[in-house]
Amino acid sequence: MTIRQMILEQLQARRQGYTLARPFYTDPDYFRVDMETVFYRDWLFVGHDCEIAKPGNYLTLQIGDFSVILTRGRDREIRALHNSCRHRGSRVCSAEKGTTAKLVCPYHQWTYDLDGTLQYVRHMGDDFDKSKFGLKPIHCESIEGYIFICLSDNPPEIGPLRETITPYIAAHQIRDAKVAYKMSIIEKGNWKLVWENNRECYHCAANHPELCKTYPEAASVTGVQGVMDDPEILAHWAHCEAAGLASKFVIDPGGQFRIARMPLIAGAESYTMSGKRAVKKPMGPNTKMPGIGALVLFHYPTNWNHFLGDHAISFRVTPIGPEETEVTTTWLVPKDAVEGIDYDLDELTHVWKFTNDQDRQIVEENARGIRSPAYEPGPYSAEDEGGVMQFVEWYAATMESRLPECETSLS
Ligand code: 3BY
Ligand code: FES
Ligand code: FE
Repeated sequence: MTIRQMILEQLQARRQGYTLARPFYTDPDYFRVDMETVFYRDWLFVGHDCEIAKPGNYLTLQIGDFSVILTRGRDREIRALHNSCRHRGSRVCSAEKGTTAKLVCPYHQWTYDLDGTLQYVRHMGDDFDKSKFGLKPIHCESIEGYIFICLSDNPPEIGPLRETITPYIAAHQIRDAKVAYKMSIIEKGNWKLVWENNRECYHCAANHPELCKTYPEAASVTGVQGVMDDPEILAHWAHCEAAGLASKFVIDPGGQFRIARMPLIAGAESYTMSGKRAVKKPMGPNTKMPGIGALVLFHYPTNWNHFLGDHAISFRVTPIGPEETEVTTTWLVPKDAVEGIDYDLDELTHVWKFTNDQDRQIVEENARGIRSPAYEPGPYSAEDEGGVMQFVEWYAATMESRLPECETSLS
């Protein structure tokens, strides 16, 4: 039996409402199939427009075997290119980010424009056709300051995501924001454990003293069930919609993304130790309103986000190996906010630096326990872990629908 068949059989035979079997969290072959079936085929959040705000700015990143360059061209367009030279394949850019007029391969100096066009080569003969050797493009879309790429030649439709989230995010003016702080941590656990942990707040009270000062523990705030029946949430939507802010809970029919405005704990305005706003300037003219709470968005498989009145935080999930995942957190503030005057960086970042590290420890302990031969799938709490079950259902359905026709290298 091939790995692909084995995974399909295991998904079909799995017990609903229970965690997955061990190899889904530990096995290198399963990991490879996850990468080929999910990460090499879906739209992935990779960064923000404002990280490459000026022509010539670039970022690089690694997604599984793919090395990617994001550039801002002289025409101000954002593009994604494969970071693999069309001469002998060297990586063209090795820096994580920078500013350049051209992309020059360090090996033999083949020189590309920021749009990937090959502009200059030495000693390749008069009949060499440069137009055939540009850096390969990657599908790339920006939605309200969020850059998504898709490594597949046939990307799924991005229209539903764009149309759904644009009216919500627009008020936060992420395109006009700036990065106040960005950090990556490595969590020694499978990417699905990172997501499972994110999709519930069953663990919050015992693990996140800083976050719990402002973020409600209620399952309806983090999960996908009971949202419409929570009077506090309904009142919050009425309050926000009256101010012209799109607020109501929307979930993609396929379960890949969800967006809604959620109340914070009464009186809290931001994820700070005091609950007060960390940034004096609002994200947009319409985010000044007291009690705006948090606009929360997740999009599988790569990101979750909180948009507050004074700042926004994005989280990016990048699988590194079967038991290793990078989580990148970016704090965005209004472009004209000045550090030390309009905000204090420690105050802004304190709560999530602690929360992320607590989640890292949780994920790592979860991974260690699952590695034990004594591990067997365990039951989720229907009351508190509806969001986790929804993630697992999305994962299983995605794998089950794609695996039969997906040619993985392990087929
Ligand atoms: O960042 C989040 O959305 C989740 C929700 C609960 C735990 N974690 C804070
Ligand atoms: Fe890039 Fe030779 S491999 S110039
Ligand atoms: Fe947590």
